Amino acid sequence: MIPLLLLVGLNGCHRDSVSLEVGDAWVRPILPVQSVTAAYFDLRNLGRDTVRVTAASSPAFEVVEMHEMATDGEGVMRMRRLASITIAPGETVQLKPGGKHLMLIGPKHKMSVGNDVSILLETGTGDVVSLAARVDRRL
Ligand SMILES: [Cu+2]
Repeated sequence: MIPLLLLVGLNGCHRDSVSLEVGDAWVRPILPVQSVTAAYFDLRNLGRDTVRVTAASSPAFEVVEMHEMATDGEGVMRMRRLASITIAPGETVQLKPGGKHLMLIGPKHKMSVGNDVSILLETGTGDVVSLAARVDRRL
């Protein structure tokens, strides 16, 4: 894993380039038989430049991928992997059930409702945004 401090240090002199606000972050509880779950949150771009999230990770999971649910040519809902999530200036992109989400794969330890999951988002400019997503039982 790439150390967070190193990434932050590299870009520490122009932090104002990261203008991403994260809201309402939550993670679906993991059922005992499952090894995957999903994280959802709002990404608001408060800056003047387009922000592209190009990678995501979590110390609590082996792998984190950016996914989107979409209907294929035959009307079947499928998940596809996204290479990036783009947020235009002034725009809010919602990661929500049935749409874009982070796929959290391979939990490294048990987690219960009310726990916080630490998630790191890396942008195309190499900045890292960290957030805490609460394990929550929602539809
Ligand atoms: Cu997924």
